[in-house]
Amino acid sequence: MAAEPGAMILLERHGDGAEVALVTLNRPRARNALCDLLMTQLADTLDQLETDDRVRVVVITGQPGVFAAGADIKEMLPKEFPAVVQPPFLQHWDRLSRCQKPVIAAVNGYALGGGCELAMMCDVIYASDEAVFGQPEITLGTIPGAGGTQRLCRTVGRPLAMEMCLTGRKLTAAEALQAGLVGRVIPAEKLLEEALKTASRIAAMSPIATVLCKKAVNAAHQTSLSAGLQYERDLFYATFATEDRRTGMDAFIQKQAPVFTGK
Ligand code: DAK
Repeated sequence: MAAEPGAMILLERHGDGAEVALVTLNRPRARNALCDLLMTQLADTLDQLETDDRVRVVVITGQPGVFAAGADIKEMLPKEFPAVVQPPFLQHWDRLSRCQKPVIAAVNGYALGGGCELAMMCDVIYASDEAVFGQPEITLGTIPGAGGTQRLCRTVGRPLAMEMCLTGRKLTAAEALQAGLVGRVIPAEKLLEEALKTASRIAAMSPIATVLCKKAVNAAHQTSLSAGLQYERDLFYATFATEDRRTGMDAFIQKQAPVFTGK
């Protein structure tokens, strides 16, 4: 694992062409609390991965038993209002949600507060059977600030999101699956393997179609149905300007596996 001493983000490459990047949150003694340095390193890592053409898919995971315990409460404690309404307070928190490449969260334990919000910024969430999800900010006298009221509501629905945010009640992995918060629950020892397998599968698709697909699905959370349907259709048409679209359809007819080139 490539790691600078004291690095809070570890980066590994997987796949024959290093097409899958595995990003590990690495602050185990503080339960991966998302302090400013960690979030800065995460943003820098994503900047680097985004411009690396070899990298097609990113997997983000945590430490055994903890994905992330949220923003760093010790860093936030002394802040007053004037310091939090302007940069640089929590300024890197939206970097992950702006990532163009598909991101899979492999949640292997607690995903609380900003940890749950970080997972929800990812495109696919796999949970280990030991994962726990929650928005406990209310127990700290505050409220979620990085999507916990908005993305959670749109994902699990208002009644459950409201209950979680008002009480801080945590969900088990099984409850999170039932609520639609996660895509799959996987035994802890198999979680990373399965996440990497899915990442490799996505990495074998047309890079252009993958980016367009992510944009179209994300639009469903941000626009009206009619605008979203129009946007989807326009992006579908756009795939006909690529060689990969012809390659994929041709390979189907020829009963061969497609080899996409990203053109
Ligand atoms: N911050 C700082 N330190 C933390 C921490 C956190 N979130 N979570 C754990 N730690 C530290 C503990 O203080 C302890 O440190 P020492 O006492 O050893 O110095 C060490 O990690 C081990 O913690 P525990 O002894 O508590 O470990 P356990 O295994 O017993 O429990 C736990 C693990 C994850 C269940 C527990 O630590 C826990 O409940 N942690 C706090 C969870 C939480 O309340 N999270 C919400 C934080 S507020 C925004 C962006 C983001 C946010 C808001 C706005 N904008 C962009 C505007 C996010 C806000 C939040 O996430």
